[in-house]
Amino acid sequence: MGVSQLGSESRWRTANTESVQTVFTQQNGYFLIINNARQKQENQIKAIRSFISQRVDYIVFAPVVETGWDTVLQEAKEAGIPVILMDRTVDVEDRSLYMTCVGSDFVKEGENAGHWLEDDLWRQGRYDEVINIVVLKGTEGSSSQIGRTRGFSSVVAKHPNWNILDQAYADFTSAKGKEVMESLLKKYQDIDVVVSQNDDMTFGAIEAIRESGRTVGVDGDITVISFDAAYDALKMVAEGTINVDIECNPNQADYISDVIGMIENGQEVEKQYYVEEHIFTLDNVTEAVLRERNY
Ligand code: GYE
Repeated sequence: MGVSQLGSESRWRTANTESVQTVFTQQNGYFLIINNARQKQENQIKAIRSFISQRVDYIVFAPVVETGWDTVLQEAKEAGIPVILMDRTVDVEDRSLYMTCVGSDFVKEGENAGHWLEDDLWRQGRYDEVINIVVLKGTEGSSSQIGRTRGFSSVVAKHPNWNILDQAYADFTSAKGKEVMESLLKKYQDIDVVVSQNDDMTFGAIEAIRESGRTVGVDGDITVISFDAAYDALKMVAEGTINVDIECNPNQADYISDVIGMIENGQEVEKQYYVEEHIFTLDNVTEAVLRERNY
């Protein structure tokens, strides 16, 4: 089994890689070859080509961006190697170039963020106020960035009083999240809400906000909406520092192993499987939730 992981940019990614390493073991009947592409598409293409020349039985890969895969996936198809997409998806003309995709419904995650904001503004009696929003976006062209943006924007479109001041890419990393947030804080005096498309960017953004003398969270100046629901972030939800965290489940290898079982048994598989996910606020981050969090 050849696995092309896109990088190690976040806590989520580390957990996703761990999930692969725990499930695809020799004990479970796998021989795993895993490659880390360090966020570069060309490295992923190289890794996939090397899996093809090693004649692996399956290729699993988490595509860093959606486009640009047609040629290499065609090569895998011609070699007769089934490709399973993990986490993110690809945008190819011929959908037979991959067998199935196991990941998250990113559009729904983005919509959930928007719906939570609707409810929160309602609770605060600010439903009709002008609300100034900035969005920290993940890696440009990645499914998680595209989907979360699309989902959230569809809710924004229903509220003429929601004002998107800016949307900026911060690559899903804390360092970039901080840097981009610093420049947004300089540019805009009045920010009501930060939507940060993963927890790592959120940590950087919160640092920048605090250093600028403003406060965050449930009783703070700026409402913080985050994605992933990693342990460190859920702790901050429990403290009221992050207002809401839209969970993204990185434990995907079990699902993939089930799908492989189906393929091996000659069963039909669907084109897309979504993993289960929840929404976390101050009300439901319990001790039990924190105890079980493995990322
Ligand atoms: O949210 C982020 C990671 O594609 C779901 O990528 C994944 C995203 C995740 O870097 O933390």
